[in-house]
Amino acid sequence: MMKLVVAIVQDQDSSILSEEFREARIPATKLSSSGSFLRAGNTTFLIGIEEERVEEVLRVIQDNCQGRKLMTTPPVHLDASVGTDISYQVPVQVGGATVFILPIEQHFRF
Ligand code: 2BA
Repeated sequence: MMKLVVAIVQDQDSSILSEEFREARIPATKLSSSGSFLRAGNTTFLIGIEEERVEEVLRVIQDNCQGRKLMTTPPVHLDASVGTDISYQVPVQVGGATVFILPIEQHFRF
């Protein structure tokens, strides 16, 4: 039974993760994506893999993606900032990876 692992990771971790997938012979497709909250780029990996190897894939992701605290400007400005040039920033803790595992009904390679 095949599964589709969808992993959203931070751009900073995407090169090393690609490399580790390659070395472990884990097939992966890398997509440029962006988060709706931070409105910043991130990277989404699609990995079609046999069910028995899902644990291995998760381990590689966990070992190579780290959570970080990023600063962002909130989308809605408070009254306090109106009329000033000072834009304030707030810290956001971004996870190492957001992962979804889906069943694959059919898989074709033409
Ligand atoms: P973003 O949407 O840019 O979110 C970045 C981080 O901002 C999130 O980290 C979370 O810590 C925080 N955040 C998100 N929405 C928030 C809110 N309404 N209020 C306060 N803080 C909020 P992560 O949870 O590690 O997510 C990282 C990225 O993974 C997200 O980037 C998004 O692209 C994706 N993601 C997370 N959960 C998802 C889901 N349920 N479905 C689809 N994509 C998801």
